[in-house]
Amino acid sequence: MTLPPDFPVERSELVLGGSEYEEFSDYELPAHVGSTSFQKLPLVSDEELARLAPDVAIVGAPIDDGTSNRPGARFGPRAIRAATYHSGDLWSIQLETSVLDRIRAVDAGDAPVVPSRLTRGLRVIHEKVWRVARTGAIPIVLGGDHSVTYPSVAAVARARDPRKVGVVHFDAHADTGEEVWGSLVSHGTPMRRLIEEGWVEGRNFVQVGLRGYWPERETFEWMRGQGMRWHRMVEIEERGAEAVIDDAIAEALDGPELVYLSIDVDVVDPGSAPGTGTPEPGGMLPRELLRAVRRIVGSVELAGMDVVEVAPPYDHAEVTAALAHRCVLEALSALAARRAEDGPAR
Ligand SMILES: [Mn+2]
Repeated sequence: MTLPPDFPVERSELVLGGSEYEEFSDYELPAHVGSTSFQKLPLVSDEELARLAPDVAIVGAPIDDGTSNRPGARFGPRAIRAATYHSGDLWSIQLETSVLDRIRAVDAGDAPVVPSRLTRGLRVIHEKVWRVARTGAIPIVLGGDHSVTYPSVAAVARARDPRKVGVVHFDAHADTGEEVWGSLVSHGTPMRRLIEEGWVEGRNFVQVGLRGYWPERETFEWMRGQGMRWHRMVEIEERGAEAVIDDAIAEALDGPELVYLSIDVDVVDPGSAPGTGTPEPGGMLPRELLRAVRRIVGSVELAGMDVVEVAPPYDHAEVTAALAHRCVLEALSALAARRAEDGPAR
């Protein structure tokens, strides 16, 4: 008579390192344990940044004093950094590439902003992005409301001068207002300031996803006068996102060599991205936006990027923060895939 086999659960743990206590590095520990930097990337000071000269640096811009409707985007960078359950290196199923071992990425921390001082905030965000961009790194800025794009694009354009930068801007709203209740700095005006001050040519400022009821006709007339190009949501409905994105890339690079990518998470339908201050029904699908990020970053020379307007107080089940986080990961993956074509992983 043979006995049944032992139930082997007491042998269910493998100790993977020498001692249990030191079994996992912080980078390998689960996402909810240990460091709170983006993907547990090294959190570096401005001085270390200059020494390391990484390929990419994450920058937080936790400010929302530029919002016109519901505030809360000041909590965006923390929520985006936390919106992961992966640790260690990543394998992109979309692009079939390893990600973090192919590019040198760091988290440069936050710009030192404080509440109630919007113009100071924009100055220190400009300084922070400038400190990143002048090392040659690509800054990826986590907002914050969309006012942060004004100092961020200006810093990138300064750092890359005399090379010219075009902008691809995803948003429900054009953000080209002359003023918002008398204020020239707001999340409704950054694109106007960038064009007026000459940081980006109007004709290379390309907007995707516009819809709803703001801005009004006079502002669109100003935009037309600047030679701006835009693709409304109805155009995506009619032609599909793929064709529109290809046009947007060509228009941004009609002259410039570099592209800055600005993503207002409200470009996505509020059903999939409710955690934002000015939701506008009828937007893009998350999969369309993520595909667009891969397409753009994979086919242009990226100068900088931001993901803004994530307002965690209105989010549900952290879906908006997760989408914003994945926009950044898709960009990192696309950069890694391009690097993979150049040579072996590092
Ligand atoms: Mn916006």
